[in-house]
Amino acid sequence: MPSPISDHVVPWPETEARRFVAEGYWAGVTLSEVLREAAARTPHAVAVADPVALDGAGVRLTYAELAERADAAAVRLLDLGIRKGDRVLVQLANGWEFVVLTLACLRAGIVPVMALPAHRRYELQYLAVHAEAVAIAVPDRMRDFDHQALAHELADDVRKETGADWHVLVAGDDVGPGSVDLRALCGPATDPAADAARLDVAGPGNRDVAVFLLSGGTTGLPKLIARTHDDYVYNIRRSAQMADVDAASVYLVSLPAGHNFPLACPGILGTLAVGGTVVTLPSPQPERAFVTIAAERVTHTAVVPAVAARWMEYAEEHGAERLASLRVLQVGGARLADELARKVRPVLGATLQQVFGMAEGLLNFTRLDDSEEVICTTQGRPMSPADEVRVVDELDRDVPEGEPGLLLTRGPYTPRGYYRAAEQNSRAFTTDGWYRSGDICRRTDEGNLIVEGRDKDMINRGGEKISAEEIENLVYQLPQVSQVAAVAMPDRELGERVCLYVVLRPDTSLTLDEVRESMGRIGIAHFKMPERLVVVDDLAATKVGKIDKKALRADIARRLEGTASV
Ligand code: OOB
Repeated sequence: MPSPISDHVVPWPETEARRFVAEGYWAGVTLSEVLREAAARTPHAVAVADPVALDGAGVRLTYAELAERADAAAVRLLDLGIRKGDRVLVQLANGWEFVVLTLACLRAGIVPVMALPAHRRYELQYLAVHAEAVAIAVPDRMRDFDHQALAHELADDVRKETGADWHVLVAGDDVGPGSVDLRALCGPATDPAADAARLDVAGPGNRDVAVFLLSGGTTGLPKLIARTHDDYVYNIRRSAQMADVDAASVYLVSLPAGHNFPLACPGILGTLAVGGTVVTLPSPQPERAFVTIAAERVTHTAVVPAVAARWMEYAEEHGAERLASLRVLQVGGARLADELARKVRPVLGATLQQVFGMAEGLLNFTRLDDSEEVICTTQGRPMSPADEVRVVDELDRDVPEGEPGLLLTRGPYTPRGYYRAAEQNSRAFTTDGWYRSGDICRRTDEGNLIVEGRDKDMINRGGEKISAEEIENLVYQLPQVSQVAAVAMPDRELGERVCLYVVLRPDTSLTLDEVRESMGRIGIAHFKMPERLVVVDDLAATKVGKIDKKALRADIARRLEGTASV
């Protein structure tokens, strides 16, 4: 039987929790209550529009329908034997089923673990075990991959290992034997009053964990971040204010919905909390996104810098008339180059909002009425007056104002530790609860942050975070490899890609394809695959005996420049 979540969550100290309540940051309500209040205000407004569902026929749900379906789905989950506090892996494409299932879980106190569509066996297996999940929700197929088959392999393994009942929920036309039909589970309610009555007595509390987000990854395996109802309600409401999302807004979600940014900054949940409309698309590809923005009169959306660049190229070629309704383009997840930032308004006709955030909590936004200079050259400032931010040196001493240093943070929506990760917590958090973001930042006179780099062993590939250690651990399994280092190599399109430096054992050889094949067999997400291999005789070490990654990053940058100029 899965252990209670509360056994492994690091809570805020009670004095802090009381202060957050007293000062109004924690409203004492659950996400589900907030969303149902919105539904009660505007039952007939469109809550979710999924234009590509059902082979392009589309699905549109009003607030009343969404709320009833979420309740009905919550009851159906309970009827499957999934209980309050249980964890469910959610690996769905962006679409109406994602929204209904997530709200159903929030209503019943079942905790969704937000996996990414790109995850494969290696990641899912780990998440299933670490979160002690009892079910997984997947599409039947997506981008030529059979998610249903993988989910059943996973379920067989877990059943064998734990003897537990495991459920595979499948969204799609091809729901095989042994799978639960997720579209039916998320379908219309038959007895809304009975559903509500049953759920009202059984729901989660405002201090309970609402969702598990995945950390950006600096350690061998991803960490889980337990976000509570109180903290996440504040997160979504305050983000909605920052982005000026209200009942008249139409928010397009095209980044993977399980990421904190499109889920809650303000994203899907923030838009639903204020009565706006959420439009879902499975990818941010401009051909489709531009048509959808025009058709649905989208006012807000969130992208990573690589997507912003693609949209601008596309708009320069094909015109931006279809973006006439777009008011705010949020860009975050990786550093947006100043030159690119300056093009957003002239090329796309929308106000840029830079968002420097993290699944661990802290969110910084440029304000919509900031000067063009601040919007284009900074990553904004904390959204909450209660956010504490320090910029420090390696010994945690504050650096002089305006100098670059490591960013530490604490606040009402930044949890005090990862889930079930005591050892990592001792490194990632100070003893007095500050989260070490690993970002190197500088604060301007006006208090805006500029992200200048990072001091964490991670590769940021177009906003997807890849832990160098995770990749290295896998490469060490190859018998040819004596030493390996995964480093970021600069890339025009994605910002960074994974480059491997390896030292081989005597009389062996290794190609990039062999490395990728081996990782494919292990079943890792495709975005983590190394894209270049450099075989060297030895790897230089720093004074403290660690591999000198700074030197390797400089080396690969030099090699790339060399090839570019040939
Ligand atoms: C967002 O969240 P995560 O958890 O995937 O990644 C967090 C890390 C940050 O620590 C920083 O290293 C980097 O991603 N990052 C940025 C950035 N936004 C995130 N680096 C430079 N400039 C930015 N604007 O990526 C995330 C979560 C919520 C909202 C937005 C992004």
